[in-house]
Amino acid sequence: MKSAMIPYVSRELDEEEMLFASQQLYDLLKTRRSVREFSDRPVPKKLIENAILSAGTAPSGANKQPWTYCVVTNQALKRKIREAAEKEEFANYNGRMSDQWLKSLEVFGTDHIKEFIEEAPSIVIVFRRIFEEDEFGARLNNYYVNESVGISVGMFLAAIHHAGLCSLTHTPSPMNFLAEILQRPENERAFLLIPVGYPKEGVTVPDIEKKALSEIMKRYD
Ligand code: IYR
Repeated sequence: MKSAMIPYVSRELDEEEMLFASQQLYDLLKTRRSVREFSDRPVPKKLIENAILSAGTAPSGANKQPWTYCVVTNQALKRKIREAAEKEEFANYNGRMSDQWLKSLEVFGTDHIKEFIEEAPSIVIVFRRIFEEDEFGARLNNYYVNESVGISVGMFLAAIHHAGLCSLTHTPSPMNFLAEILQRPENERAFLLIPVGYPKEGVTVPDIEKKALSEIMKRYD
């Protein structure tokens, strides 16, 4: 059955306000960097909750909202996750990744040691929900799950940055150990592991650039 319809409330900015708002958001987002070393200063719970609420506003296939955000602050659990991630990453850096891939990563200086998983006060692990179950246990499909979760995570990262926190998108691979450790239900698959917190004092980031507008936008007027 079609949903009831309600009026859409537009923000109604004038053109000058729109320009200002668009510039302001760009100025904010361009200062976001992936940070690999975190302070142990705890993050107020509400900041993470608000960022997850922001992520939860994302559009999704048939509004199925096929995501679960798990927030791990328990030290023993973080250690377990780090150990499992490092085991997979050791195999990645020592044979599973191609020479070309390893060469592309040289600039970041990454290796299989993932101290940030234990160091960051909060580890947010995002799961994509590939199906739901109705009240009788029958499987109901979710749609465009990767696209939906990707959009939601982008909004989460922006919200975390907007709140003055920093984050890292980490993809240990394969990452099925995360569903096991966190005892997630059968319909959930790990999508991304995101340490969130404050940067360690004096932390540095690679001196790399984003592409110019002319490289990422092509006009068809
Ligand atoms: N998952 C590995 C390797 C890695 C891959 C890419 I692509 C990166 O941008 C960064 C790292 C790791 O986290 O070390």
